[in-house]
Amino acid sequence: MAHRSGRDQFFDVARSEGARYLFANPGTTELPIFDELADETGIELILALQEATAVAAADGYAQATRRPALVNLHIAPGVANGLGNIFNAMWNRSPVVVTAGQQNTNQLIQEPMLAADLVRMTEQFCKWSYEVERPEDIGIAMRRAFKVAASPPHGPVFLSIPWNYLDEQTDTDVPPPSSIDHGTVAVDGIEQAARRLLDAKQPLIVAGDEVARAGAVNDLVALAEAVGARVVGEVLHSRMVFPMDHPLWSGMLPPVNAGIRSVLEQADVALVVGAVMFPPFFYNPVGAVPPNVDIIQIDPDPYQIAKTYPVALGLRGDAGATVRALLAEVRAQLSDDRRAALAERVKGYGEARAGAVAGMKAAVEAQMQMDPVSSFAACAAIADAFDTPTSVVDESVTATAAVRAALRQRDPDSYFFFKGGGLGWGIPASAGVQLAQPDRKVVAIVGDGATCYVPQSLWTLAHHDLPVTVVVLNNGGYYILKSQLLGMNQKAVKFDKWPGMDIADPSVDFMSLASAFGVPSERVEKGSEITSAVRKAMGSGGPFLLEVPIDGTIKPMG
Ligand SMILES: Cc1ncc(C[n+]2csc(CCOP(=O)(O)OP(=O)(O)O)c2C)c(N)n1
Ligand SMILES: [Mg+2]
Repeated sequence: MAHRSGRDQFFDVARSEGARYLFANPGTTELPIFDELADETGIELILALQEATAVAAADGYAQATRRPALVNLHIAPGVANGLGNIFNAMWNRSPVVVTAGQQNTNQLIQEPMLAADLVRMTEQFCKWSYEVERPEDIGIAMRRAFKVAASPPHGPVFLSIPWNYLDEQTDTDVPPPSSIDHGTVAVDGIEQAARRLLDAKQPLIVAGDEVARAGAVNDLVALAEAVGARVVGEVLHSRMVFPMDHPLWSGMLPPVNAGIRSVLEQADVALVVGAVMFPPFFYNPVGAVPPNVDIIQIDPDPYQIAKTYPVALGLRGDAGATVRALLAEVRAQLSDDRRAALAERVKGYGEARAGAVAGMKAAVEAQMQMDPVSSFAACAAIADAFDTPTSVVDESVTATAAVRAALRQRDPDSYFFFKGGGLGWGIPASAGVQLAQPDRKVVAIVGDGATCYVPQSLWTLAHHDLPVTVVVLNNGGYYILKSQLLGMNQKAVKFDKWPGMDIADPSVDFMSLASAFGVPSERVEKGSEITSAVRKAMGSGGPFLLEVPIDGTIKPMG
């Protein structure tokens, strides 16, 4: 297959790596790629009107398919626009292959317009960041980009491709794709790990996003049931790591060391599977891990094992393959007596959980009467509308605790969040999730502030007929920051002034915003009308925006 031009190599590799879509926003330096799209490439362009949107859509697609997604940005300014969501993709361990055009190499010395050192711009957020040095290297570089993105730990990679190379003819063959089995297991530690878990009086499992990425949610359920362990999600887990209505599920770890510590203190052995251990948000001088708990950590990334906190046993390997090996060993070691005792323990946890769920229902009912409704009640009402398989993309910020409490997601790949924390991710990510899951309903639950970072992503939903329901929880501004200022109890509280926190004067007209981008919309004033409105939007057959005013009374976080 000699005589492949640079652009041929680009598309040859993309196609043979299984890329169905190219998420992109165009510019001059990438025009050969867009020119090629006029022909039959087998790859569909998903057009984003701003690069942040393109990257988040690719991230959503990559997470939902668990495979690399290809996104092309426009040289320095486009890469800069995309960086916030490249950062989010890094935190999401999302295999996003980012390419960008570079200026013509014949004039780089002249410091041409739009050019910059793209590798330096991206390398701290990418597993591999490289600028192609010869036109004939595009095939190998693209192949490497896909391989590195999809090798554990998954993550974004970046490739800069000079404009002139894309149209140069070469005599190179594009290397074929490789089949690589990453399902490694740290064999020697399995027996000991199983014994420690079975001997534990109060084992706890911390389920991380890597469990979802490895497709191991159901294996982890079997393991938790076999060893009689409660399960918590890692700090701000970004995926569906355990069925959210399972009796052993106890919600997520909070992003503060003291909170994590008080959960771990209740355990004597904690199995941490595919989770980062443990990134705090709010500073707290205590460590997250108390001395009484033995940690067994499974992760494909040796850097993550015992990174901050020591472990009793680290098992480097694929989260799925290791959990399955551990489960087989646990079953081999389990005596009938012990199995019966552990089943009793699981029953006890289930009863405690049922009590907590009943308490939550009562609180929802009371708050449903509020005007405007609380975010807690609004999220419960949204979740009540899900009577078909639904995936949720969550950028609801303060309300994420309510979203997580309300959801009863059971299917793997049915919940997506962004623990990187860079706003402007949710609506475009939902476009990627819907492309990956055409047979599921997709609902994005987003804050009013979050929406305003990427309003143009609504156009991508409309343009590509992606039937996402976008629910904007509108509390008129940056509620989470207000509640943190309240906690600081300094001048904002003293003068009752909240600088930079209100989206007011004018307030945003979300229905006009949706209409400007071709998305129908409705405003739901009453809590009691939310469920039916969400159902109607989900059944509309196209994208739909629902604006739900929620209570904005400032309360301390908690
Ligand atoms: C790119 C970016 N800019 C700024 C912030 C800081 N920030 C964190 S939360 C927040 C408010 C978000 O408002 P909204 O989406 O309405 O959620 P609410 O706080 O009202 O729950 C802001 C501005 C951020 N996380 N990311
Ligand atoms: Mg808000």
